[in-house]
Amino acid sequence: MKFVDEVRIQVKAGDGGHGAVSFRREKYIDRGGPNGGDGGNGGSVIFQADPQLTTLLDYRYQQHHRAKNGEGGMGNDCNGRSAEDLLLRVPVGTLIRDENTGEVLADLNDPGQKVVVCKGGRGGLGNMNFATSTRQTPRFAQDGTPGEERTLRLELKLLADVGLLGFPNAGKSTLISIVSRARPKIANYPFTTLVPNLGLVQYKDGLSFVMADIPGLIEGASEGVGLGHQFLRHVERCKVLIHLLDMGTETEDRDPLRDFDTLNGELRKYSEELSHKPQVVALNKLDLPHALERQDPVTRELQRRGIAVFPISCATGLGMQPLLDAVAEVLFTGRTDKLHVEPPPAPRAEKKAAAKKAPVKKAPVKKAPAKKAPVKKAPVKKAPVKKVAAKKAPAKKAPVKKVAAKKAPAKKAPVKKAAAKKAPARKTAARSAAGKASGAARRRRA
Ligand SMILES: Nc1nc2c(ncn2[C@@H]2O[C@H](COP(=O)(O)OP(=O)(O)OP(=O)(O)O)[C@@H](O)[C@H]2O)c(=O)[nH]1
Ligand SMILES: [Mg+2]
Repeated sequence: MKFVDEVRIQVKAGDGGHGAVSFRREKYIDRGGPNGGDGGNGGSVIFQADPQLTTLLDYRYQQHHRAKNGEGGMGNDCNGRSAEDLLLRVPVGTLIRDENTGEVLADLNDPGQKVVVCKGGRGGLGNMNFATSTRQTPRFAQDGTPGEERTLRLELKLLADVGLLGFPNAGKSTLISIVSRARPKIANYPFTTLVPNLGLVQYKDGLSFVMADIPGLIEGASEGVGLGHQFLRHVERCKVLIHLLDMGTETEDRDPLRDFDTLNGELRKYSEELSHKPQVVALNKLDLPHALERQDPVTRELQRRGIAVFPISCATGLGMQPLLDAVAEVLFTGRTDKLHVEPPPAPRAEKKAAAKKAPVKKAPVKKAPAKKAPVKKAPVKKAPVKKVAAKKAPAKKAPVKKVAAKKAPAKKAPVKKAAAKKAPARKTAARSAAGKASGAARRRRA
């Protein structure tokens, strides 16, 4: 079956039926009154995740989906029938977006999950609802409301736990065919895989996980080179990625380390979040002699960056168990210890040792004159000491003297001044007393 993972469709919910305007007309019943019924509700458009489906192919062929309108109200107090909802089944993992606004309306991740995307219109009220004591013949009814209409973009993002990444021909399809029952096409030419494949890997102790094999990526995939990078959407939900490096490639323009950096660059261009997902780096095709020759330098370089590598061969089954163990550990425990290694200390230690040794050798040569220098400096140092002492001595004396000199008169002065001030005060008193006495004597004389 053709794999379709993106479609654009138009959906419209049913309109509500109009309310009816009707009056009871019966023999011998005069002025029977209004009896127009309500309109029925329009059907809504509902999406449901169906685990039986794997592709959006059906929606490629039929792009317009309309739910039925509600039935109009009728006379004789009859309400119209509400329309049934339109149920659209999509594969689990379908993302429903509004094409015009880009808003994500729903992400159907769970089997059976349902979501109403367009609500049906409400039926209008018939004229019997509008009869009152003062308005006994309402000749109007309410119209039904129109159902919602939308243009949607459906995107299928496969629900895999582990995603396989690698250049074309790296052996991704071979790996998934070994560890699961998936049987994708495998051939010795690039872009054998054109659509993603899923495989269920039965791990130990009844644990299992889903692995997704996607078409190979090449440099410039973000600009549409090769099959582009739209298939990366299918590994967006993966919890861990296996990055397969083709160690057996014999073309000159390809190099495992350069491939590794290129692919990570493309990942970053697609989504920063995806590029930060844990990666299990596996060196594939290590059954080939020229691949073995490359193993050491590639391993060393990646370990220098702190990345653990898993040597494997999909042809012989070498290294499959450690690879699956590492994947399962990240998946089931969330620990990524196995994916990182301590960068080998040897080259750094050597560099540091070399860096340390160099100045050690030079040091004694420089120290010789350095020793003389302090000898010369000694008198220089003494001089300021003396100066300081010399300066300090008078400095200490000076303020003491000054303070004493200043304080002595300062203390005396106010005393003297006070006495001086007080003295005249006493004199004036004496004078005034004398004045008074002489005045009294003069008066007595007179
Ligand atoms: N010698 C050897 N050949 C391998 C190994 N793994 C894969 N191959 C071969 O490599 C070729 C490509 O393998 P595929 O599994 O189709 O590679 P792919 O990564 O799925 O390639 P695309 O689908 O084009 O992206 C096939 O001829 C495989 O037989 C391996 O471990 N050793
Ligand atoms: Mg393939």
